[in-house]
Amino acid sequence: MKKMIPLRTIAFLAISWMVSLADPTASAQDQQSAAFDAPVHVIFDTDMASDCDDVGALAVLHALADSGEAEILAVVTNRKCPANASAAVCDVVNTFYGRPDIPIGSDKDGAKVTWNKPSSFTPSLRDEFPHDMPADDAAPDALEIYRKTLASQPDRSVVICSVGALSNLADLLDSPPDQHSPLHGDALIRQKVKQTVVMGGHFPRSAQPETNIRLDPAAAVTVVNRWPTEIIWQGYEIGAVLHCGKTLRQEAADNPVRRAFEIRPFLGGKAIDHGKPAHDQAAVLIAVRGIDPKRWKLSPIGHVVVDSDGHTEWRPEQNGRHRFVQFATRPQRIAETIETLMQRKQ
Ligand SMILES: [Ca+2]
Ligand SMILES: [Ca+2]
Repeated sequence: MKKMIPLRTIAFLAISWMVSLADPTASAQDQQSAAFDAPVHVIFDTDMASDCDDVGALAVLHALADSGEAEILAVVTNRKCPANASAAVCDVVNTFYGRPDIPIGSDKDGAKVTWNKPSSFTPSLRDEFPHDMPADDAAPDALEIYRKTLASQPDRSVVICSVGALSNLADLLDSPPDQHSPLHGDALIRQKVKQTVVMGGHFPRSAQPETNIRLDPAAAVTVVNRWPTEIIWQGYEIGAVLHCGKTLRQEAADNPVRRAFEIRPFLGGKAIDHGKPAHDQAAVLIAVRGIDPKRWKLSPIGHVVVDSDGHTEWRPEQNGRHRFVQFATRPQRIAETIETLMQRKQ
């Protein structure tokens, strides 16, 4: 996904080479968790179908759960995988990391823009690795998982990390009261959600529509205009210069994260050859570790505008609820952290 700016092979390899150089300023502390008091309670909303950065992001989330920084409340999928295997692949990764019972839900109508290109990796992971999820059509519904999970959590405690289309978030916003909560969706969000991190768009203004917005522009418009709490936006420009995944070739053959990167094509080869942009892994880092000022800085408060064809633009607004994230350090330092977190700790 995120094909809006084609990367030239030579430029990519040059950047990969730079990323591969050891950063003398990166301390051991940078590879470890930031100070934390209690695990961050996360709902991970993923289009686990097209790009393997979603697999890498779920791996990073599990690594942060292993270190006590995160608790994974639920995983929901937001794009209709032609192989019907998005939920199964989420369960494959959860099972591999020893958390086979994390609730998983799939969006039954999917993003509103039709997308029929087969997934390069979901059928293989579904068939080659242990899990117990049915096909997406038969999996629990994402909206029900969202509402049930939010209703069960303390007020203002849940962090949502969205790394795909905004379809589920728009559905949640408009959801009626149900057996899980007497609250309408927007009131439930206001009561339970502490922070929302969205990988999507391009800031301060997109030259072309970014995939996560373009997949469901109506949902994106709903979210930018009506989401009742703060959103941190991570645009395309961040992940585009974070290239991760090449060290997965050192992992065991039964590691599904390695397998996804081995299968997923990228720049005439496979993602594992030189790594690939780590959009979704970066969003997980921000969702769990927050805005570490040594690594990130935030724009002033403002409002993201989405036009009808999916362009995004951030505009300053005193009463806005949106900020977008920028680098406060060299991108390779963050890429190294992601690379380390994607490796399975034995
Ligand atoms: Ca399971
Ligand atoms: Ca994604």
